[in-house]
Amino acid sequence: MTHTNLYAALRASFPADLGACAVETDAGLCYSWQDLEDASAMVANLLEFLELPPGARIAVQVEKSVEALILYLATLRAGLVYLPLNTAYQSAEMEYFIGDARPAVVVCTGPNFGWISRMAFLAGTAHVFTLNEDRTGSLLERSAQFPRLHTVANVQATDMAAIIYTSGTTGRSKGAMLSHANLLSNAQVLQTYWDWRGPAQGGDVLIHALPIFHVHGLFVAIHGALINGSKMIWCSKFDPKVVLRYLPVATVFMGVPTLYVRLLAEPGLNRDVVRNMRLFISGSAPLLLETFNDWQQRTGHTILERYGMSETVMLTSNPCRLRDGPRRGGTVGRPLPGVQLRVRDDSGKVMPIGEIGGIQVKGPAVFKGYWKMPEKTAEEFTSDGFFKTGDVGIVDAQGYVTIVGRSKDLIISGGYNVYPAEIEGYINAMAGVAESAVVGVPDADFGEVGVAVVIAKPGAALRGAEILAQLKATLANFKIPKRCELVSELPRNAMGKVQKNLLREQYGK
Ligand code: MLC
Ligand code: AMP
Repeated sequence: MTHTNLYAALRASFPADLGACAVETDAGLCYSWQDLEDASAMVANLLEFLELPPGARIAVQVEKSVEALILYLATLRAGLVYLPLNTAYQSAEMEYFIGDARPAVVVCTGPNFGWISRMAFLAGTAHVFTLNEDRTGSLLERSAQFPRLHTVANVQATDMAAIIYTSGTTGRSKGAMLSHANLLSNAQVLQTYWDWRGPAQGGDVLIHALPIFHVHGLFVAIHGALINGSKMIWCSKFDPKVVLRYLPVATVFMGVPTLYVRLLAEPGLNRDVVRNMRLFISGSAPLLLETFNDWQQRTGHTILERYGMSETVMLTSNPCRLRDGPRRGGTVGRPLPGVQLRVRDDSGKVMPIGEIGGIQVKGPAVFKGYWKMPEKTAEEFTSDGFFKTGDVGIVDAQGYVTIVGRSKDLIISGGYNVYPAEIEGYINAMAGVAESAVVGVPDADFGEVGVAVVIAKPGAALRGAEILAQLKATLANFKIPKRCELVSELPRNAMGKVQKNLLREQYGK
């Protein structure tokens, strides 16, 4: 039977023994497959009781917990739209997302209820619930009154399942609209390509140590385990020591490169602790060849690097099975089955093998468009329907893709995207600032971090530390540049444009 509702497809893959442990937390709790089914039914019944219009958004800013996972599953099964938000976002950022997405329901933590509910009610949200990491809050209290039986909502494959906001290159964040079919097709392709082992083949066990408000932790990791009927070991946050503790009883790990760098810093990482592991996957940011090699030496395992985006879910992957080819460090592998990927220059000419160009893609997981931004959506697609990723790369004769840069002005720090234009906007609005430029420079831990270079207005006495402190009071912590330098001028080209490449060189040393 084919399922169009993503939850129904995941549910169909739950193992026959529903009493087995589906999620084991680092606090020692075990949730069975039946628990996931029952609890998501109760929350879905609550959401349906609210009689929300079709396509209603459920915006969620909560700490990582199994109950937050259950809320995601409940939203899918009720046929509503899940909108996850990074817990680091502060009030200005939240005001924008709530104002733009106009969610019918907002779920936040108890301590944030005051300001978030005020903001949400002003934006027209009808219901605000709380959900805390210790299994308390009004969402669970209310859903406890609803039955454990629920009929999964009928949806069209193209109906929206989630909106993922990606920061905008020039100010406004854009909400990528992903359908049930986008997410399900990607999960199915990865299940085969990464050779997931179902309960009948010994069973994979995934260590889930990523946040669940972005594509990597929410879709790639969770769908991967659930569609395979595989158990997850659920880490509330990434702690290398906790991961080390679980490695001997796990088979799959997914991380951004920073997680691998931090695990390598642990003396306890050796071949013995990874003896049971089958697969280490890295993505969301470039994995340094040095990390790839160090990992191979220390553990005997070759990291599988893959490449994706919020707008497209996963696009390329290094092979998992030997018969599909070797895993090559420094590359993101080949386009996944069903993905068409090409490299073009600015004039639209397709580049020959080995030449650099903008990466464009087409495939079943490529998104429907940006929420309420039809013009922006049209701009990002070519006339023959390819999505312009904004990444710059090369495809070699064996079809392996190497990402060599980005045409979008973007910093990826520890797997989080930071758009310099957003930070510069805030700095430029500060008293005494004439102009600023934010650039990314290499960093051993986060891969890349931001540096702000600022020109003061004549007579203004500015201090870098104060600028950073002001930013910290307004923006999510991962967006704050790690350094702020005051200068008298910025390098410019003949057109008067700031030469960020020169700043990167100067401050990256
Ligand atoms: C935290 N900080 C960061 C940061 N994370 N700064 C820059 N970049 C980051 N990613 C800040 C903290 O606020 C703190 O500031 C200081 O840096 C040190 O923090 P820390 O204690 O070392 O951070 P920690 O809490 O351990 O978090 C680091 C991390 C986390 C790597 C575990 O950032 C993380 O989980 N990253 C994963 C992101 C992710 O899942 N991306 C997937 C996107 S999906 P201060 O001032 O308080 O000291 C995608 C598509 C795809 O891209 O292809 O997958
Ligand atoms: P996001 O908008 O958070 O989904 O981030 C997507 C971006 O992350 C892509 O456009 C790439 O620039 C980057 N990215 C993802 N995976 C990789 C990878 N393996 N190597 C280099 N960059 C990556």
